[in-house]
Amino acid sequence: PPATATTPATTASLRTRAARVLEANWTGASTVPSRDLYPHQWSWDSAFIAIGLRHVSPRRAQTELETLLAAQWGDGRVPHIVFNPSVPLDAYFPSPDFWRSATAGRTAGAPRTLQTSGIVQPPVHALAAWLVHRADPELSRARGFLARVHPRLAAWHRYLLHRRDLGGAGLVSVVHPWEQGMDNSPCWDAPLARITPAPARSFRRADLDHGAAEDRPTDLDYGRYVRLAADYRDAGYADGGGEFAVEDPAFNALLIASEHALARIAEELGATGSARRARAQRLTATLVERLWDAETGMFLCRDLRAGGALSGRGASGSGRGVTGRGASGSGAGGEPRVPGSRLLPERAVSGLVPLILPGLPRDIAAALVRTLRGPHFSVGDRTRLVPSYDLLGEAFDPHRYWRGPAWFNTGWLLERGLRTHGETAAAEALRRAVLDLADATGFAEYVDPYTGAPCGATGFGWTAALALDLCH
Ligand code: 9YW
Repeated sequence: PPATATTPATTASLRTRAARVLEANWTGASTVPSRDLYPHQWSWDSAFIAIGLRHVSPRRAQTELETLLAAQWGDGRVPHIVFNPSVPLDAYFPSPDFWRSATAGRTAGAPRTLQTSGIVQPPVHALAAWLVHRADPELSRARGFLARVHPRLAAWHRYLLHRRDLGGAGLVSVVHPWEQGMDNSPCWDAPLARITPAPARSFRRADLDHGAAEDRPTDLDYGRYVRLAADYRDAGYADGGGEFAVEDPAFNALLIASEHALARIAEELGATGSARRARAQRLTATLVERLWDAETGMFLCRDLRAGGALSGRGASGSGRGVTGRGASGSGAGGEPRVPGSRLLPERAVSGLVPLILPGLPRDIAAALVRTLRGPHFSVGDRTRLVPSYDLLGEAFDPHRYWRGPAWFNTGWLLERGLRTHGETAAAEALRRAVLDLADATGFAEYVDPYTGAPCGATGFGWTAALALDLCH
């Protein structure tokens, strides 16, 4: 029989090789996702990386998060990239001279001496900080780790809950596809179609020097990413006025999971966590009200600009495009507060991620598990790891980035979700799949969901880190 990564000997060697990847990607203060493709520090990558790194070096795992949080802006946002000044400008696009954080982000309180992007990524950090603490509580207490990161994590959540509640219902909106972390997900096709792309000649894609064009987002996607990011920058990174605003289930679920973690962190520091825990519970209810779709048996994204731009920016929110399912909210109390918001019909892995929430109603958790196993994702049946997008969707492509391929971070999140809801056998099967594929592919960035063939970079940070975590 083929060796599996879960026999003791193969697990030991997998651990060694995963630790080697993290060592090779370590820059002295943080870990790059990939030496070639992504040579800076990425926000949610760092959180996932810290979760694995804690098994190799709790000290380095703490430093990873501290380095990221040191780049926090005055308004509380944690930037999605912290640039390494020793890496040449043309190694990655958009580079620091595009974001111009220190000048364009001055009003929002961007650091003066560090160069960062101005958008954010999913808030996995408080969850990571809590898990890192638990790996070595003595070291953590001796270094005052939680006491130092707690105020920054609290400010980060405050920024999201106050400045990014663009729909007025309590959930956080992303203002750029890169913020949600699943760049070219088909969920974004409709909201992006309204954006006039920046001309192709106005920028140069460095990603194509390292990745196959057919595995990456298209030039048209990039033109729109650039336009949205440049508009946000030119507005001084002020929130509320942009043409793209979406409430995403994974982003919000990760915030809620991190709120639960912040409650534990507060308690460890001798304060009370009950207000935060109550808020996490309220946000879970809001997530269900706003984004649950009983018909598909999963959470969907809510497009807040479906009826045009926000009033206040000149548009009336006339209701154009408001048709069909979800147009007026999908449950009791789910009335949209922004004219013209609507649920997007695309089934993407992001809509399964809320399974990590312990407070999810039982019937919803059960429906998510059924959807995971059903024909659209076929986990435990036709696919080897959870596809990023609906196998039956028109836009499905097994190789193109977030339009079908399976990623290890979402695999890790769903393994945790299955375990949280008592689905032990399914969790164990997913755990083995993550380990086997991480091992067989040299810690690939993502894989073909049917064959498990590697795509993108190898020696990828979060793949190595999360495989390490699942070995323990
Ligand atoms: C890009 C670093 C990042 C991830 C994102 C992923 C990709 C950046 O890489 O985005 O240039 O496309 O989509 O989730 O954080 O690994």
